[in-house]
Amino acid sequence: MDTPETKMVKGYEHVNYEPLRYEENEMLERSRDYFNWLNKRRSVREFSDTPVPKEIIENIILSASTAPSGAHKQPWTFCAISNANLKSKLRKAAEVEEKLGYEVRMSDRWKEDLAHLGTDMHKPFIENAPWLIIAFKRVYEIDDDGSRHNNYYVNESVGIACGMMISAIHNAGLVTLTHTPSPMNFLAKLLERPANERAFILFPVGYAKDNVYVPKLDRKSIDEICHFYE
Ligand code: IYR
Repeated sequence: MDTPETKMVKGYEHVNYEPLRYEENEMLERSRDYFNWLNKRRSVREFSDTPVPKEIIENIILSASTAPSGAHKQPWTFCAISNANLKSKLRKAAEVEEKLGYEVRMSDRWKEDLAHLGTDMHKPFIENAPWLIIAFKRVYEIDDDGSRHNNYYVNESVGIACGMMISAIHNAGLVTLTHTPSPMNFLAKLLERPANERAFILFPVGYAKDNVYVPKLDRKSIDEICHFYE
């Protein structure tokens, strides 16, 4: 029997979906290869100033926007910045917050926990990376009649989109890191974002600098992160 392209479900049109299917041995190989490939991703803090074509950035953002979201509200906006003057302003503003962070706001324990990563209040990557992608969460939407309605599971939705974006950046052969200056309000201000948008994560995106070094880290084993209930 022919499978119809669409059918009505509770009054709404649904389209036929054909999931990708693989043989079990192929699934095993694909899942292992995917892990090995993803496990090569590292947060990189030193960038080359080599330009990255805008279309690659667009594809990365489109990939992020395939994320599932509460009621499919897609409660995100991405600002992609290559303008040098704006990047300088953003770096200066971020470093004001970071200086306060490292000198006043962060506990000693927090700074001890960070010591092995080698971070400090200086954020040259905000200027050096060819692109900054700043993910904003859209806390609410403004309807045509001016009334507001809240979005759902905004942190979860935008968090998932950001994770998928990190994977897309890795897939393109580029690097990033998750920069979360706190508080982040200066980002919405400098980028003149509307009142319903709040900065979520800043991602510098570009090529890693030549001969770059990253902290020596281990990832937790399957037994440390997973309990099976079989
Ligand atoms: N936001 C600061 C501090 C920082 C905090 C965590 I948790 C990190 O994993 C890394 C840095 C900064 O960007 O330096």
